[in-house]
Amino acid sequence: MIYDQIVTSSQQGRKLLAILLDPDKVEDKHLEQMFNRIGNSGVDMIFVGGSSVREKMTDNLVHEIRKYSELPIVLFPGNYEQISDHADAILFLSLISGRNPEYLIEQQIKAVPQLQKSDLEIIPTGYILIDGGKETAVQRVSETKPISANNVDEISKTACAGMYMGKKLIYLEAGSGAVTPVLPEVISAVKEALNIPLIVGGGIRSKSALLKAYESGADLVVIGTAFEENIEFLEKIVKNEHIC
Ligand code: 1GP
Repeated sequence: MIYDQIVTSSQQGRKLLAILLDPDKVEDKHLEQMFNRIGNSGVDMIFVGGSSVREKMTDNLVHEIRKYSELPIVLFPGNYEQISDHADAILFLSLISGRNPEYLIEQQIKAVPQLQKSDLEIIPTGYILIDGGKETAVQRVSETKPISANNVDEISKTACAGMYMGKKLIYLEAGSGAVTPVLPEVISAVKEALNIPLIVGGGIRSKSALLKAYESGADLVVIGTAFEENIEFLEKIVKNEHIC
């Protein structure tokens, strides 16, 4: 089970890396080349999702990924239509930093009929949007305000509330393409407050930013844009070459 793998890695201090593929942005014809690059780069899982993905696109992408990779595929859906029974697991997200019932509970209810028919591992996840220095797609689509980047107290309390509500993961999100990733002091304060694994993503474009997130307490880091823009990104990280 993917959640068990995340928990075990977290307990052992083994940091995990996920690559986010957005069905709206990835072209099937580039996948083989992408997965050749991903091959020995230390990627642990593939996240699939996006803010404005249409029905069926997720399913198609999951099918295509299976042709080139045996890595676990975890759905990271922007809405209930982005569910593919052919993935391994789904982050069952609730946008707990926001106050829009649509993304706190409505989308989750709409997802139930398909989830009841699927064998997907469902991982309840508290999703916290933090200001990353520019308006991001999550903010636009969810019509919610991010929490200020340095409001450590509010972010920590939100994460804790999520854990007390039974979320099994907390995801600190600066938003895809964020100018500023989640601050190290925020990651460490949240990690300190939690006894569940912590995911961090948004705006991580360099090896130093990746290492800083890990050192601060992220158990799993998600990278999307940096890989989309330069598929050599991961290899350069592994080889320790300078990027950004
Ligand atoms: C977005 O956290 C992910 O939901 C990844 O962000 O695209 O900025 O890497 P980037």
